[in-house]
Amino acid sequence: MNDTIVAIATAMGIGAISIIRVSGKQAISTVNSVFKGKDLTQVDSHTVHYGHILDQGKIMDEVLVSVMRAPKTFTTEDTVEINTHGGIAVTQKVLEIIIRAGARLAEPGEFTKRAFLNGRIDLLEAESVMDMIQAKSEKALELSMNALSGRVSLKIKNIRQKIKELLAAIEVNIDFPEYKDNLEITNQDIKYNIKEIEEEIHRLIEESKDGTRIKDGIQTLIIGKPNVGKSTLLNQLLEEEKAIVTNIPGTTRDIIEGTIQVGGVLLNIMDTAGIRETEDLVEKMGVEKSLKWIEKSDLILLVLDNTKPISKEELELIDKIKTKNHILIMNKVDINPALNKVDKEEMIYISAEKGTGISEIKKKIKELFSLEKLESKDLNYLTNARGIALLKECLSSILDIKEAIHQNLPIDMVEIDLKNIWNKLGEITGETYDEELLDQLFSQFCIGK
Ligand SMILES: Nc1nc2c(ncn2[C@@H]2O[C@H](COP(=O)(O)OP(=O)(O)OP(=O)(O)O)[C@@H](O)[C@H]2O)c(=O)[nH]1
Ligand SMILES: [Mg+2]
Repeated sequence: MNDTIVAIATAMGIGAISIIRVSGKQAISTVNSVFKGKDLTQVDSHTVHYGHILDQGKIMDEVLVSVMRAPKTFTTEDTVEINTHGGIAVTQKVLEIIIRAGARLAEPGEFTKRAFLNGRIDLLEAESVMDMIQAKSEKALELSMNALSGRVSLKIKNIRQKIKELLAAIEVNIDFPEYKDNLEITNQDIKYNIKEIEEEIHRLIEESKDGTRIKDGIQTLIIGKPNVGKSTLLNQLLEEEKAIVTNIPGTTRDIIEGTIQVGGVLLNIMDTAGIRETEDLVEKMGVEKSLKWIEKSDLILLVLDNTKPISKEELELIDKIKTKNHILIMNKVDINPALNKVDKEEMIYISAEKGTGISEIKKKIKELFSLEKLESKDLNYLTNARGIALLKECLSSILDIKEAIHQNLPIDMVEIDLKNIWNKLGEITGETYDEELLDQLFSQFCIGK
């Protein structure tokens, strides 16, 4: 951790500028040794300087250099950011020059890893940096920003504090039985406290479901018989002509995807091959794929055709999706005035071609996933799969504790389980961690982050 690292922090490609980030004890002197302009080792912290990067004495690029001294930087180390002209060759060249001047190429996520190891952010916050980069919707961004500001970590830390107090009380009982009269903690006390802790962990897990949905989006599947207007509906939702629409049944063979935001949440929409018995090999494979995706989706939009009576296959499909979040859509109502007045009150009547009824579909989606409720909520949810798995492990330890209390086992047994929970919660925020976990976590980051 004592060496100075460097990486290109912007995406590789053609752009107006690129940023090269250098962090470590020698960051300023390293850059200074190839910089023509002010003496960077003498300038104030958090200032920007114009000059040139030199390649063996020759001017290589015209740059702006930001100098930020420890500890008020992302890594808490001396940091220099060089704004070079964009473009792959220039950026690579400047990177090479800095490496030649003594810095080492950073590993993926190494800047964030240093921020964590130097105590600037905890592990949950570090992981939310990546969520933020990957956020594809407004709400997902809000979620990651809240996690990055430490609000989710605080919830975990509060539970941990409660456990610590409980552990302290138990320890006094074990170590100083002579004070037992004043300080004795009864099974009832423990039971009460454990119940509270359990409820809080439970709430975090429950909320995380909303959180995960926001983060990953709602996987939405459009299904129905051929020619009912599925692709027309997809295009209408996406507001672009993404899928081919024809009056020939069996037009869509493979899955076509697109995304939109509803209530600030991402919807991954998939249009599928119309479901029917067919001898055409390609179409058959498409139909199988459509059916397989039903299981994996969060929401099914089943499209029916108003110009034809509902068929037996369609009734089977309605039955197949009834346990999933679904919306029944009767399309082409512009042609025949509601031929199919089906006894399904939840049916939404639309004309995909004319674009009527689309807003009702969106309204229904908001209802189904309580998206309106999310608008007014503070999104302080844990969305991190690693953290959620650890919370679930805590819940199972709580079951053990409850059982121990129930059986009146010695208090030491409870203590072991409580310590276990305390450690697991600590792993979520990174108060305890092992090297292997860190390596694995940060290796998923991009270089320069
Ligand atoms: N009148 C009317 N025609 C529609 C409507 N929606 C779709 N169509 C027509 O129905 C035909 C089939 O539309 P598609 O969107 O290709 O149907 P699909 O369900 O994707 O069909 P497959 O890909 O074969 O499964 C096309 O000729 C569309 O123009 C509608 O709301 N009203
Ligand atoms: Mg289609």
